[in-house]
Amino acid sequence: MSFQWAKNQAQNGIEDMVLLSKVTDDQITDNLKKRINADLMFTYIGPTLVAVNPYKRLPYFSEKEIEQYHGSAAYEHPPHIYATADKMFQSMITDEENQCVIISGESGAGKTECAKLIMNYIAAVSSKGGTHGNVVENIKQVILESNPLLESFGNAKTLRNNNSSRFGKYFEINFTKSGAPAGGKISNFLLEKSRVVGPGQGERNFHIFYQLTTSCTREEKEALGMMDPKYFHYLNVSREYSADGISDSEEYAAMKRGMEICNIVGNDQSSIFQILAGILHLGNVSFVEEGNDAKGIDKEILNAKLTSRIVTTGGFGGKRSSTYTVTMNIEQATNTRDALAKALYSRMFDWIVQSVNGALASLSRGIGTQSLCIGVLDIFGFEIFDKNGFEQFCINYVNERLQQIFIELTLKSEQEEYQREGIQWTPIDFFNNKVVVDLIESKKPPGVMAVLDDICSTMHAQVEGADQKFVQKLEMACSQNKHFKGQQSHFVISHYAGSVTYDCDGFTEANKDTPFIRNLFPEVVDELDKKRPTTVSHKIKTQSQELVDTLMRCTPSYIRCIKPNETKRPKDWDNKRVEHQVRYLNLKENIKFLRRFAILTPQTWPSWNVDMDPKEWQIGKNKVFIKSPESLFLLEEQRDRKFHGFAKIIQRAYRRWK
Ligand code: AOV
Ligand code: MG
Repeated sequence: MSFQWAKNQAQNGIEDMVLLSKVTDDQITDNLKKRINADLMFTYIGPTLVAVNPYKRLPYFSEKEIEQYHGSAAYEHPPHIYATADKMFQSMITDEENQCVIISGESGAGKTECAKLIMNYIAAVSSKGGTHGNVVENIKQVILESNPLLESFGNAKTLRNNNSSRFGKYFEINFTKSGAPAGGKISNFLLEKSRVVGPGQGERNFHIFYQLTTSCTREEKEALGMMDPKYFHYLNVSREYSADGISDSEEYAAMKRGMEICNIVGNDQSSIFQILAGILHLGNVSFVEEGNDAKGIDKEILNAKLTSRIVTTGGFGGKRSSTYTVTMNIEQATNTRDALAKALYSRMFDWIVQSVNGALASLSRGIGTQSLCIGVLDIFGFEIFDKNGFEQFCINYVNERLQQIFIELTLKSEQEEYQREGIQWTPIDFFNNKVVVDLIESKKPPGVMAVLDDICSTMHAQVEGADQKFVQKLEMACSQNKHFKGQQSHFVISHYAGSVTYDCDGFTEANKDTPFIRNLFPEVVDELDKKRPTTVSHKIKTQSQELVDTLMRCTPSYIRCIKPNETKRPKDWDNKRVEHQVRYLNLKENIKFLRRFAILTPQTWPSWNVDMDPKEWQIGKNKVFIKSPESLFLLEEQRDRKFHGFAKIIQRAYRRWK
């Protein structure tokens, strides 16, 4: 603790909130406010980093800071995301343990920007790879420059965030034992594909469409029949064409560079642009009634695909099945058109992610052994809109799962450990959102997903009234849970971060997600049938579980992002909104927890000759527990003055606080 720090804390707030004089939501909020007012966006809670979105570029992210934080201990410099990143990197190498960083916070809180800062830092400080120097350099390039590529296709302007991630991403970077990047892999999940066919009022479609319509070259424009965004139905429904702080032309250039670096070139690249243009033109296809049936105004095959569907009946118990073609009405034809656009886009997105992975895989073959990894998790944040559909439901569910990890690992398991160790301990109360997770994913008693899957397997999702039936069943199944409320065509879930009213309209169809694929891509039907059940909620649940398992295998670091306002402006502090986040992120409990006991490994203890009141510490069966922050402070001071050589060991102990 430097003198400068003590002098400034009155105005600039406290750097580690474990040392706050009073631990209340109010004090925490006030401390964060003081800090951001002084342009200090980072604050610690012990090993956890709290980051407040500054909504402006701050000056402490240069080469100089990278050097400063590299190899230094957390307490030597002001709180910084580079310190968190450095700690991860050093722990990975010295402890030979895989690391992950879990970045959480609601939509617009700054998760994606934090993820990028971490990637940049790691690329900058990781070793250059000696004889494999060129390959390592290329790997670093793919890691960094694939980002604008993925953001172009997977991010969009929403009411909450001008550059909102509409997909979840877990980026794992592999390293050699000596700490040179040796490869990597992106796992993506749940792209919000409904956006392709029409974003909500005041929102935009995926960035790529505006990049392409406004910034492509003249040749591209001609080849693709590109027009002004206002011309295309999928872009003009929301009447929003620009996003503050985003230059579509600059991003277009960065996106193209990303493509080159990930080896998406030549025909592959032009195919992507053709698909994008195809989607936009498809959106402009409209239908007219002919008799009672809809007719497309495009070429024969597309026409047939879009205006009719093949229905198979019978075929059970040895009976022969019969197949016939049903012509659709205008609404059904429009839905099929949109389904095609969504399917094309999401398949293309998956293909792009695979290309990035392919580029990394082929580079890593040149290096050989890779044994360690750092994973960076950046998902879509919790969100509430006026109208919330199936995709918000899935997004918010994944956020609940992440909150569970935090609770499990930082609050619950530690408290249980104290009990096991026979430490006298008054449990700290916290809201455990497991009840909400159960409400959503439990099989017995059936939760929301189970009910939804049940309806989808017993009713044709396109059958009228399937959504209605879903709500009715939901009412019966979940009304006991006090985090659930059913209302005619809506239901409300009280999430950890707030109550959200979901509009059931379209839930069954969105969950089923296959009828149009059966119609449009018959070759995949077999494959789909083999892998039942194939509902979206089943998939997202499985993916979330895989993600949790992956994260649990690593040593986690946490970054808790806070959104200071709804206006997206710097120096605008909405106290109520922040306090709400402080509360649901359990920051108070997190601090209380660390204040009561700090864990040190026994190996540091015996050689430690500290004059400390016996009430201040307890010896557990395997660990020593220290009670108040003052005692901890004392230890830190002693360490600073006397035990410089010990810093490394203590640092490790500090890491094991979690
Ligand atoms: P998110 O990832 O948490 O939301 P972002 O990281 O996209 O949020 O941040 C939203 C916007 O806030 C950015 O586009 C920047 O304008 C600004 N911002 C965030 N962090 C910083 C920073 N460190 N410095 C300057 N500006 C920043 V979402 O993906 O919507 O859940 O789905
Ligand atoms: Mg994001």
